[in-house]
Order: sequence, then C-alpha cells, then structure tokens
Amino acid sequence: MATYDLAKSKALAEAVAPLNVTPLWLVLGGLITDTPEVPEVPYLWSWKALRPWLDEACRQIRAEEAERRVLTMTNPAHRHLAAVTHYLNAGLQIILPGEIAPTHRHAANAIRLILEGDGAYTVVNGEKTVMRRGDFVTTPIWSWHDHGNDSDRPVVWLDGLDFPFVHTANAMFKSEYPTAPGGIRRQPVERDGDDSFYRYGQGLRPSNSALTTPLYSPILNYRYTTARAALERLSRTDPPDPIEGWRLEYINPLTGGPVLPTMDAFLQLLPAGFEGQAHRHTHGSVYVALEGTGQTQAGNTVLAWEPNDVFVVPSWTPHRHRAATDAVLFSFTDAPIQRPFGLHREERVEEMLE
Ligand code: GTQ
Ligand code: FE2
Repeated sequence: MATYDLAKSKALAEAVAPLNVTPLWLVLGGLITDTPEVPEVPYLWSWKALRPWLDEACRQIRAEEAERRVLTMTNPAHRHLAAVTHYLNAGLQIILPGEIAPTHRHAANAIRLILEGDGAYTVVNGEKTVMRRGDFVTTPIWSWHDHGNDSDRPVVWLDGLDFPFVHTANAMFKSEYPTAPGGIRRQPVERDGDDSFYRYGQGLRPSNSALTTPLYSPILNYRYTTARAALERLSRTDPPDPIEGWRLEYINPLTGGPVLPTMDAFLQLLPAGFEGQAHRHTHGSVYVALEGTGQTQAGNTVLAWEPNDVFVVPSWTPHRHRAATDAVLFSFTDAPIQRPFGLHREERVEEMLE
C-alpha cells in the first residue's frame, strides 16, 4: 500500500529523467528481488539434430578461414547473445583431417570435451595434447592455443567458454599469434604428450615450481580413461550421493580448487534406475551426456538425454537426474565466479512437480 502519491512520483520520474536519475522507490522491487529472477530457460541441444549441420558447415567454410568452425549455442531466452547460461557459452566445434585452427588467445577461459573422433590435438602455451573421446582439456585465460587434426576422421568437441561473463565485466581482449613466412599462424610446440599431467597430475610436482596460488590448473588434458576408472572405483565402495550419484570434480592439483578461475568441471556416474533428489543453486550448469540415457527434470521441463546431447540448467532452477541405464554426465559450471563474493547458495528442494 503506497502512502505516497504514485502519480506525483511518476511525474517526478519524468521530470528528472533528463538528468539521468530515477526515484529508487519506483524501481527497487525489480532490483532487489526476494530470490534470483533468471531469464534463461532449461534447454537441450540434440546431438542427432545438430551433427548433420556440422558436416554442412564443413562444406561451407574451412577451419582456418572460420578461425573456429563452431555451431555456437544460444539459450532460447536470449537469442542475440551467444550464451547458454548467464555467464557461460557452449558450442560444437568440428575439425577435419589436415585442418588447422590458427593460434590466438583471449581473456575468456575455455574448456573442451571431446565427443567424436580420436586424434585431433590442441596446443596450449607450447604443450601439445592429442585428444580422445571424453578427454577434458583446459584452455586458461590468455593462453595461446590452436587446434589441428592428424587423424583420418573428423573430430568434434564441445567448447565451453566464459565469454558472456567477460563481456559483462567489460574486460574482453584477444590477440592473434604472429604470422610466420608462408602465412601460417601457429605457435611452436615445445612439449608433447601429457607433459603437464606427468608433472602435476599424479600427486607430484616439480619441486622447483612456485607454490604461489596459481590462477588455474597446470594440467592441460584430464584423460577420460583416468577419470572414468576413478568413478568406477568410487562406485564399488561408496553409496551414491542422493542428488549426484557418484561424482568427481576435476581439480587444480596445486589448490584442490576449480580448474579455472571462472569454471569448475565434474564427471558423474548414475546407476541404471537412479532417481535423484532435487536441489537448486545459484550457479548455472552445462551438461554433456557421455554414456547411457536418462532424463533431467529442470523446473517444469523434462530434458531426455542420450549420448553427446548437451543441456543446461540455469541458476536457481530446481532439478533432478534420472538414469534409465548406467549413465555418465560431464558438466561445467560458473560457481567459481560467485564463491569469492559470498554469492553462492545451494539448497535441497523437497517437492518437485512433474
Ligand atoms: O577453440 O579457441 O567455441 O576462441 C569460441 C571461441 C572456440 C577456440 C569457441 C574460441 C574457440
Ligand atoms: Fe579460442
């Protein structure tokens, strides 16, 4: 019940608009809300529907010409932004045998999750890793990176980037690696194989490496074979978590924290018949179904997934997972952006409507 004269306040609003101020009492309710008002909607991008269009993209443009040949996903709630959640972008990138996606760097962090084909590689700050299905590869902020494919088949992976967040921060920068004689824009390879994994990923670190808190994980490629075997072992001894099943986080071995300053990543195993309990949290999540089939209910939307489908659960949306068969989900989220500011919240949801 307004005790003030609304008409007068509106007249005031109009009068002071040219001075670029506004009476806060007219707009406060929309600014300080009881709970998050989230524009993004839950959504699933079907691998079967999208995969043929990647072939068409290959007929239209070369990787080098495109810089990155990606079908980038947009949340239906805001089609103009290349964003699937408020802060995260996702896309499917395809690279053909012999192609090069040239070296560049940017203020956005990126991750890759290999979906089809073995034998493409990525080079990040001089380290080259040949990627296989399910491998999780990090491309941290401002690191030089390029991709290639030495196999005889197309390779497709999921790109995950934080560029909607970087745009919001008005902090985007990018640069291109200098072009060598012959017109090739490629950084030299200094380390080959799983160099960073052997240095940092096995409970060891080079003793002369600095122990200052690093901004991101030193590991380039977290192998699927390793992570999958770890999940399998966990499932043999521990009961599944009622919400997540068996779930492992990919970590920065130097901090125990998230792999990147803005994104964390997980691999989870849901047993056949799993009926997860519901929860919600302030971070947005992007999932990839790697093995098996099931469905995730997010709000009133049921997202039925099968291998290589990508789906999103936006901030504060109640959700639960169900698995028809044994199933493995990869996911990444923007929780690390919220945590340092005390903004991160998570809670169980007792009742979810069908
Ligand atoms: O592979 O470097 O999906 O720079 C968007 C921007 C992929 C990449 C994307 C990029 C890349
Ligand atoms: Fe990039």
